Amino acid sequence: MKSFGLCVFLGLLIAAHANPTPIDYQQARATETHTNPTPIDYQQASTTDEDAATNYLKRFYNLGMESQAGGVFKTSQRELKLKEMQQFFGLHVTGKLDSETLAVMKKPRCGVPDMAEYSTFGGHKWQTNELTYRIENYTPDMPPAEVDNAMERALQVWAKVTPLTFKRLYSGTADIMISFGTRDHGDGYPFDGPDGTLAHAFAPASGIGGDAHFDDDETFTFSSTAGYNLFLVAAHEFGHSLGLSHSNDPGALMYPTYIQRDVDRFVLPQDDVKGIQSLYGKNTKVDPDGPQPTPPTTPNACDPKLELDAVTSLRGEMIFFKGSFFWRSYPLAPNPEQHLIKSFWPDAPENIDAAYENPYTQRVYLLKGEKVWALYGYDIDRGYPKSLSSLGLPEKVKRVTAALSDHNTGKTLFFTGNYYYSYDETQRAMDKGYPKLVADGFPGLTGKVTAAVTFRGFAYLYSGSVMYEFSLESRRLFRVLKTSYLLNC
Ligand SMILES: [Ca+2]
Ligand SMILES: [Ca+2]
Ligand SMILES: [Ca+2]
Ligand SMILES: [Zn+2]
Ligand SMILES: [Zn+2]
Repeated sequence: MKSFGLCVFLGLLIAAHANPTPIDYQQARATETHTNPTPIDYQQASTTDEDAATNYLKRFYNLGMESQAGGVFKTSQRELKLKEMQQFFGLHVTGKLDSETLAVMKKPRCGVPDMAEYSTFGGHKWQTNELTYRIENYTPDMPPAEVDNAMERALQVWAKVTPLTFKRLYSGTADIMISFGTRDHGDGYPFDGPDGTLAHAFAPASGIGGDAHFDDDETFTFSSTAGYNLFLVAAHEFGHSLGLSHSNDPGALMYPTYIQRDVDRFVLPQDDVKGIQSLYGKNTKVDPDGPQPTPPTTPNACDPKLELDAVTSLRGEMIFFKGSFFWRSYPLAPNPEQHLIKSFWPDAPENIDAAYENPYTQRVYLLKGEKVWALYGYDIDRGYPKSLSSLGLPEKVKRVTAALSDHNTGKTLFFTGNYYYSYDETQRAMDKGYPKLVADGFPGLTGKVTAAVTFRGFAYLYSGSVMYEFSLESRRLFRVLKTSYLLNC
């Protein structure tokens, strides 16, 4: 995933945005001819999902731009583009508009295409390291000082890891002209009203090149978690202003969809650092803030040292948690999808301890420290997080290291390192005689249990970077496997 991501990413870099004006112009024209006088908006109720998907593929995947005859594209071409999109987002590649794909298409995102095929001339990076920017106007959503601050910090995200510097101009033409606008705002690529596209930016070039435009039909915010955080949106757009394309690394800032992140502790992820340094090199300046924190990396399912935080079933799928990320595996899919936890559940915790699915409440429970969260689909139940004791665990249990639910017997097992408790979901009571030693209940396993899940009649107990396969019923140990075994690595 990692090396593939980088390879696609670098490939795009060459192809994309070399000369933004003709690329995006054709793109905009195609969508205009297809729709009514109002600008395209794929969230409009009046368009069907299929039409919405077609519009999405035209906008972001150049559908209909190649070998197009008389404005009609072949169905096979649409399927091909749909597959490209599914591949880019790490979805199950079916070429069909399934609900999963549609859900990704409906997420708020950046207006720059993921696949831009028309590179013509010009460079894709600035020829100087001393760049200028100017904030031309302001959004009514925030005080001007907050906008200034958000823009400055967003530029510093990139300045910190490169030799680039950004000088603010208050008049005249800067390399990066920053403005807020709605709908048709004068560049031929109209915005789409609330949600959908949040902003777009142009690759390095003279004139409109480097400029960043923000859709003022969005509600931008400075620090709260409501609305769209201007710093996060701007930091992404300035990546384009400096020559970066979209990345398919789900942890990257240059991932196309908007993801709520911890703004106060934001550190530019490794994929973005690699991308920008491939254009401008490393930072040689002395940083007044001292050494920078290590850029976060996206975990690799095939890492032989991989230790999972937690594993659970979820309505026939499996979810594997690691740090800020999770993998999601479908029964028939060859490769699991990887996402940031925050991209699905913005208020869920990261670096969790344990997770399990309760078939009676139809909830997935995430455990971290002394707290538990209940997930129902994309929602977190009201009233959560609650204390561990709300699950029936004794007060002295301060942390659960793994949990699994036996759907046949209605028992939930809570592991606390070398010991485990058994909770009867049907009786809603802890079973007597617990905690027990894991080695007594699961002969052959001597280490601490760090993650656990049931799957097809087996109990999979993880201990660090290995996984023990037990018969759920007889508790007989069958195999000791790699952690990545169920991740189809
Ligand atoms: Ca410019
Ligand atoms: Ca919008
Ligand atoms: Ca764990
Ligand atoms: Zn973008
Ligand atoms: Zn614009």
